[in-house]
Amino acid sequence: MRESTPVVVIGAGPAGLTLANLLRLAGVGCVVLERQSRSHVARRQRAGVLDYASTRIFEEWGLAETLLAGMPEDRVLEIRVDGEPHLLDMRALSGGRTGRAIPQQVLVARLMAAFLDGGGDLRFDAGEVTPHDLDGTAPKVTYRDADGTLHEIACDYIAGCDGYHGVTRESVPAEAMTTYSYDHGIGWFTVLADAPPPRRPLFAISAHGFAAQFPRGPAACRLYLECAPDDMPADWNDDRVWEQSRLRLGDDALPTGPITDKAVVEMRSFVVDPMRYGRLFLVGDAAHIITPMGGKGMNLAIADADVLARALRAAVHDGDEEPLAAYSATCLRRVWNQQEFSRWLTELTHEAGDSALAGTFRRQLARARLDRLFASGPAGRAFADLMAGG
Ligand code: RFL
Repeated sequence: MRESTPVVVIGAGPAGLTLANLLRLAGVGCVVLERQSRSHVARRQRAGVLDYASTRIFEEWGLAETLLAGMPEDRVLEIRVDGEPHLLDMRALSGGRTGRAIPQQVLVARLMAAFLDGGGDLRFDAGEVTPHDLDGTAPKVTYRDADGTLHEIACDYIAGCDGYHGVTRESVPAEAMTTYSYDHGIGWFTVLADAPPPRRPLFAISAHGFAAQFPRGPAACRLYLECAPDDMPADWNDDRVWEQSRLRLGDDALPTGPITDKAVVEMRSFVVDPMRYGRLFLVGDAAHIITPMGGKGMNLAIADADVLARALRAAVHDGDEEPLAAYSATCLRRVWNQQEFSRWLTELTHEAGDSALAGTFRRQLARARLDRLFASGPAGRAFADLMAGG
């Protein structure tokens, strides 16, 4: 089956669904191809914070009410050091530029509903998705539907929104992109639990190792526990999870509940430059991954989608390819800023606790940085500014 559309979007995660919605609002036709089923995509639980910059993007496109209704403001961050709480009033420090707490799967489900309700063309269970002729003027994408029928879609542009393990980046010749990657040398074990969430996002620093606990809706939480880089989920039975959480959070009365998911997060960063090859544009995790520290992965995906939607609108409606030419450099500036922030925060929160990680001298340096963060207005505001994104 042959057909054509201005843009083929590959992947229906936060990047692909944001882009698809913005293209629809911009009057640019697109077809979205997703490998998984709708229920699989709507169930995938990962991030939980939309930073201020992302909320502004949805406001500017008139989507904020549809997407963010009922989602609480992300207002105060607690950093607990050796059991002692320090509250950072992110709203005051950022001058009111707060984000929203919203589980990724809720945002994804709402983005999907908004796109489909508006008449969008989103095809699930698309197998063998393959981009072709990226460096010419007439690219196309082929895929096989659930019935086994092979489809071919001719297009002007392809958006690679298929995550880190997707097919689009792999279809670019290796010599056409520079790859930067970094292993942070630590592991994070994470669980989702149907247990009462903390009153506010919480980082805990102590000699027992780093831990963090975040709300994921009204009745669930996500816990992150620093671990050895080669730990496996099987190394962490439920008793160990709760015992270590109580110890590291300094809370003997920590409420527990059924653990619904366990995973080891690779603490690795990755960036490709440029985020474009011919008529293919890489968006979100397909182009860069960042550690969960600082909560920026999903937000970078949304920011890329916004830049690309505006550039495609200019190209398709006005024949102006300048914004597309600037796409990669515009996004990478933000990506590197957030990579630096994430690395800085990882170093600070881990080295201030565990002297086995980087030695006692660096532990004292990290403690001094923490002290500055709590005591100095400018340091607090700089931190809040990075948390706000943009
Ligand atoms: P996604 O979400 O991986 O979506 C890619 C989509 O493409 C589909 N796909 C294909 N479709 C067609 N053909 C193919 N060949 C395909 N290959 C893949 C996939 O099925 C999927 O639907 O990438 P996207 O859209 O770029 O979004 C990125 C975010 O999901 C990611 O950055 C965040 O989840 C990262 N992240 C966090 N980000 C935050 O901003 N704040 C957080 O607190 C946060 N916590 C996390 C996280 C990631 C985690 N993982 C992945 C370990 C916590 C965790 C545990």
